[in-house]
Amino acid sequence: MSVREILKFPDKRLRKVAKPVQKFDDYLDILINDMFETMYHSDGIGLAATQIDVHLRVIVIDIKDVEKLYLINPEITQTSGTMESKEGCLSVPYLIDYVPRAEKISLKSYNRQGKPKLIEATGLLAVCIQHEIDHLDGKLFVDYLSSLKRSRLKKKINKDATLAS
Ligand code: K2U
Ligand code: ZN
Repeated sequence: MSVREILKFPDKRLRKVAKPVQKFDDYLDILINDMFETMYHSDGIGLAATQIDVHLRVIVIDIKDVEKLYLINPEITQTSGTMESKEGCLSVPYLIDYVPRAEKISLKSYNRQGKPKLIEATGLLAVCIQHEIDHLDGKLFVDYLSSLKRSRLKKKINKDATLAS
């Protein structure tokens, strides 16, 4: 297993739309294992393949009280309720903000053998799944924020890059 580099905003590769997994093979197994290792290394509770520059529809999640979860070709089939969720992102350091999310979701996904699985999620698990599926669609939580907040973030990143060079 290996720790892979996590892409950082505003890297344009974070905007690519991931393609569905078609081969349930050893490559996919290694990818999922590396994603867990990369997520743990960065103290995350979720990670999308997009974030390590692999544009396949795969997500890993590990939240207290929920088993180590991986989702292949996840599709939200139903949502109910709305809430404001406080979010951060391993690809957008320095920023925590509130994002509108569905309170409860129903989801179809597949396991490593390509067998379909249905999941219902609420609370932090529902938030994390929505956050990660956004990544697979090239969307970041900063996209829900005001343009003023986004421009302030870009200015801070540019300033830090200048100081670091
Ligand atoms: O996609 C990512 O960058 C992983 C996120 C997942 C996440 C975002 C928002 C809310 C819950 C999960 C990282 O785990 S960000 C770090 C983090 C850790 C605990 C709680 C919130 C955010
Ligand atoms: Zn994220």
